[in-house]
Amino acid sequence: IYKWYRSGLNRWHGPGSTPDFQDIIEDRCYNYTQRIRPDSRSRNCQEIKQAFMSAFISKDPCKATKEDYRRLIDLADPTVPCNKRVLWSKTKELAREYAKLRGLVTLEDTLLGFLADGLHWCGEPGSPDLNTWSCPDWEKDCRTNYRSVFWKVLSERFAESACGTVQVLLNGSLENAFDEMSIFGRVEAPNLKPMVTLQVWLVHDPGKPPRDSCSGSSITKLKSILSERNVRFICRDNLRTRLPILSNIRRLRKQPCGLF
Ligand code: AVW
Repeated sequence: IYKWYRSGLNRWHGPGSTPDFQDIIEDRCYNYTQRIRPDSRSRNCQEIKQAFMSAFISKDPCKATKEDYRRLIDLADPTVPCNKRVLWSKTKELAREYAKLRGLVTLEDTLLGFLADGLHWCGEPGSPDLNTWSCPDWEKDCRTNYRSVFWKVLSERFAESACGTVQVLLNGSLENAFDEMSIFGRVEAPNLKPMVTLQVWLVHDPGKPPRDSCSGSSITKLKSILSERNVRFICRDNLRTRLPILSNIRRLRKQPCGLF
């Protein structure tokens, strides 16, 4: 029976739920609402945790819908400014550092983005527990898994409610810095409001030669998606625009009480 049980839970190709998922969500929620963003002190972390769990517990891990997360999103709607948003694709850590330095925000600075950052979660029909053995992988199992749908819903809301200048850090060390299949490509870029300005920063891994540029075909494709939507577009890819960011980060890291 144990073998059968285990093979059932082990059938997906993605990592299993993060151990202590519930406790992590609860700890992060108190940390965010009490310390990081005290203006969100009135949020009810117990209720938020319950809403998160009941979105996916006991459900088929491949049948996630937007609706499943509605209650959670209603309880924890983001309050970050609409004109200070930074998006990213394959540049998460750098984008977070860049945003922090400039007083801007990424999705992980919103309550729900902060709660789920880097975690995995899925349930199992008929079981009150999380599956810690395996969870569905976007490519190998199903796209409508609970983690992917969560980031999709959050990203869509984050992009469609953005205003003014939105920045995005794309990875110019890849062949296609703009990936149409990424969340930025599928969900965020096509949901920016008309009259928003998208400022693209093409960043390169130190030591690796740049492979894509503002005039390359992937960025040209992005430009055409945006112009159809009346979104203004600026792209910077020369190294001089990037180096000050990285050297600032290095400098600040060396300070004992620096920003990091
Ligand atoms: P990617 P995307 N923690 O690097 O353009 C863990 O190709 O697809 O970038 N996993 C996450 C997180 C997170 N904080 N955020 C997204 N994911 C998942 C949200 C998600 O399934 C931000 F606003 C995503 O496809 C960025 O502008 C994959 O990990 C944009 O979406 C990262 O793939 C980055 O998504």
